Amino acid sequence: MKRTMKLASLLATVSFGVLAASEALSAESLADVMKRRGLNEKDVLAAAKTYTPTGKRDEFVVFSSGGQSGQVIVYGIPSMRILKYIGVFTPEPWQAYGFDDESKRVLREGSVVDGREITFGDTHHPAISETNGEYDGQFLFINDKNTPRIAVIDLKDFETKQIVLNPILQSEHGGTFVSPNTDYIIEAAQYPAPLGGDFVPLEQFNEKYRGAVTYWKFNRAEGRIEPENSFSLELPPYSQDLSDFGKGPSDGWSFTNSFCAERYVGGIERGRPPFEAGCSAKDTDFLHVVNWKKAEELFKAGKVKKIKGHSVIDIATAAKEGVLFLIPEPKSPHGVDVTPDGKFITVSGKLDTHTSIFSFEKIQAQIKAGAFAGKDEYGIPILDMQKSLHKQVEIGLGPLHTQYDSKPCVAYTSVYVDSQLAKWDYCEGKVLDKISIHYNIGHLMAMEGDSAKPAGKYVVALNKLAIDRFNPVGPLHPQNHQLIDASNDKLQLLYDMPLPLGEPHYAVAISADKLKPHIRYPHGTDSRTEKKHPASVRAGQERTERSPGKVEVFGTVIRSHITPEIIEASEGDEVIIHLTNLERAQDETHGFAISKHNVNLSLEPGKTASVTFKANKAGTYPYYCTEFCSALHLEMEGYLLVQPA
Ligand code: CUK
Ligand code: CUA
Repeated sequence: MKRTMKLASLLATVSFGVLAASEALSAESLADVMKRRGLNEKDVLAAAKTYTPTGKRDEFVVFSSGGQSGQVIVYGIPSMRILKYIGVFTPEPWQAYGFDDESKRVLREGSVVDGREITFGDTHHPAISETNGEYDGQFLFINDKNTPRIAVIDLKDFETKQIVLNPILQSEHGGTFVSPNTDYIIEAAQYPAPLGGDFVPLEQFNEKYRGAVTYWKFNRAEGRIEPENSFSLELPPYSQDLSDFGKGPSDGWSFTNSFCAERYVGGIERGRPPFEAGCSAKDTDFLHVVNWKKAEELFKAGKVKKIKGHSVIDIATAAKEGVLFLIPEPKSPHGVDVTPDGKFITVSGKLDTHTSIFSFEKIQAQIKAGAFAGKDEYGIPILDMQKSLHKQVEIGLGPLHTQYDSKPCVAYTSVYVDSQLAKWDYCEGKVLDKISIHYNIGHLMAMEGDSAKPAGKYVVALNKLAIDRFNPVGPLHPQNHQLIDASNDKLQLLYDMPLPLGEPHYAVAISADKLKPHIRYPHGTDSRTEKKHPASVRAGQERTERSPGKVEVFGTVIRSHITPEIIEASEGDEVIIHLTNLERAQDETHGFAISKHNVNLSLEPGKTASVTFKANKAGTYPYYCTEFCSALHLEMEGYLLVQPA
């Protein structure tokens, strides 16, 4: 206590001399505050590094997976202030995502499976679009592990524009990661299943169950994935996991690891000879090395089979054409992360204490010479692990994921079991520093840390457990994103941020100045198609059209009126309401909600949105604006009058 006070008075008089003037005005000095709140010098330094005064903005913007929420969370660094949730695979009422007709179309497009409407998603890996391997801030992609889907979010308005369902996978994990110019988005399977998902008895696991990696073609001009120009590569049933694209010298190649080369399933090892310890019996699994540029040529040449209408290159073709290779990798690996220069691939085995750095050059030398250590049971050439390795570095217990710094050769790896984050040098192969985190780190995120040009400065530990870090809120705890200052030799822990939405597996951070979102839409925009909404109207053009069994409203909202203020229908009518927000002023969003009808619209300036529902019960139903938009906000209201039939 005495020491704290001494430091505090020192800070107040020396380091924070600039505060002297304001100190005279305020009742409390910095030393007083430090004493009252029990803060030491390190705490105050951390606060100064994260505190973002009112009106100031963050240097980086983070897009974090929202895990079981099926959403994306957006926050700033270094303030760690949450900026937005983006509805992706799950309805999100604030944005009226999944409530207005336009977003329902997007959500349903990839979410109706065998007649079931899926409203749950398990998001894992967001990816920002890249140009020449560098983040360009145009698009965000994210995967759903549970129902294999990829979503496209346009960063012009942070809205989900497209969801595509993978027609051949039953679960996935190794997506989304983008090729250096975002011409492809990768999505790799997780748990093996017959491609296309038909029933096949487990006895035929080795013969019929498969993994795959899908290369989704992205049309940047349209901002949409083109399923018809996308293809997959069939893989053995080794339980594929994460993936990454090569860049620079390794551009044209992709890497996907696997954690169960034992083919253990349902209490039985399907591999031969039988193993005894499930998915961790063997010391190595397989890293899949794919020449995707060559695979693309095979696809274009028609050397594919069709499964559920989707083009698949089978294992035999891939092996014969020199598209697919395997390298043993230690042991039950998780992350696979290509270095910024594209020369190395870092793999971490959860049950190995090392990170393994594979050399792309050494891999290529073996492939070019046709010098293989053997073939697997499916005829895929296996490269020699030792001959492919650049180095292995003793990192700690349970290394998972790796990201890179702006300083050459500097990498960060999450160490799950030890609850540490390691900073290390992948060129020399030595550990530089370690910092304890709280607790059990999964992914980690460096600024633009998986791109060809990382930005350095900060690292965030995405921790699986928070335990005692926050005020208790019941048995279900938030997760803990810990901000770490990485600008100096020694890592410094700065801030704990609770993430209360779901398990944020992975996140990506981009320099804020690369994002240039709209502040309003052109008048009458359907934000999901980004085109003029056919039902948009200007002031004075509002009208209601009636036909038997149907009422269609073409209305507007602007401070402080909803036009029309009365909507009349008869019981049983189909009611369609289109509303255009006529505002041009920044942040003048109006909402629209009708009593007891589950009707909810969010109308940002310029937007037109629609809702269709059945007026199935006669009654008197007020409607109103849900955003406190002006002093006359409560006056933005009207009535839906449904007459008995
Ligand atoms: S995963 Cu969860 S910590 Cu889905 Cu990338 Cu590694
Ligand atoms: Cu518009 Cu409140």
